[in-house]
Amino acid sequence: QPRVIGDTLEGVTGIMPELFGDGAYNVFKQIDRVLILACGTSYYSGLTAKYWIESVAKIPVNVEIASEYRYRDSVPHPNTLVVTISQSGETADTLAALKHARSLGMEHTLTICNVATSAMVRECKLAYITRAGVEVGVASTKAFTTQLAGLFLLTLSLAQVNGRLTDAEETEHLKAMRHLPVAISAVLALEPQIIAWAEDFARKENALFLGRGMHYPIALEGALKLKEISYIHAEAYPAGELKHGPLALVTEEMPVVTVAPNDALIEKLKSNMQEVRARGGQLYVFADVDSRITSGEGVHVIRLPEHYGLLSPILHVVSLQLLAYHAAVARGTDVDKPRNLAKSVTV
Ligand code: F1P
Repeated sequence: QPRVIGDTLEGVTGIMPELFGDGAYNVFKQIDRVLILACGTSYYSGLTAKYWIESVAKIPVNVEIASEYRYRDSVPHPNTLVVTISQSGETADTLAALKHARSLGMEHTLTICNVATSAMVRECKLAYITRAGVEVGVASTKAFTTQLAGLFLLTLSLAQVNGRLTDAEETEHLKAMRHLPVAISAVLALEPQIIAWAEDFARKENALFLGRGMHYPIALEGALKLKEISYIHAEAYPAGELKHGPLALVTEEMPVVTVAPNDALIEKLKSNMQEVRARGGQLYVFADVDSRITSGEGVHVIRLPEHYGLLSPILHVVSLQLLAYHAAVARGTDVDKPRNLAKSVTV
């Protein structure tokens, strides 16, 4: 992951719409909303991008599960940038959703995709090819983080065209992106601690994942990874939703993974963590180095080496991928070829 994220920035000397293809400037200038269509892991990268694009570029974003989109009477908006996200570029549901959007008159299309020769790239006017290369396993890992890196570049490009990115901000964001490989390597170095947790998880049949704000999609992705490769039933919720239902599931047997970066939502998250502890739930908290969260009875804490601001989801998801991976290894499942799943779902 450090290498492919490093490759993402290779040759990128500044933010420019042309990173997304010829003619991108004219398209970005015309659009006033974004519609993201994707499935599975790619859908969660789209959900993360919604937080970035709305907060940095101030453009409203709708993220739709591609396998559902065409079965709804949605109201089209002509000045929409339709963004499909796909590791393979061949996912039938995402291609069908794209065609549906076009049939509704939305002609500005862009794909974020791993494979330059894929159907998705051929079907879209603009394209950003991630630097993930080939994923060995069926479950997306580096595809996800490189999609996020591409989506962050898209956020900055949209902001720039909208006059919402100063030169100083551009320099600052690019500097943070360039430092990501080092920051990810530091997360990978947490592996021994994560293995110890994974051995506990391997003995469980259920897990809850909690996150808030832009880390809610990361909690969703952490739960999906655990389901896909270890077959442990896992669900993710925005932490504030706990009291609206899932709290009923929390017992001493329930591990609750909490994505807890040291951001503006941390105090709210801490009160959600207390709700879990009051019911005996076991908290497994991925905090940042400077978070004031301490381990104790029923509260296990691993600290990520640095708080990474807007790009924090890219770091936090790597720790969740490692947790899922090691839980699967401890259970003896085939992490590269999970049962019932295909690399690309073309039917
Ligand atoms: C979407 C997806 C993947 C998942 C698995 C099945 O594929 O749901 O996220 O890991 O491979 O397909 P894609 O459109 O991103 O290729």
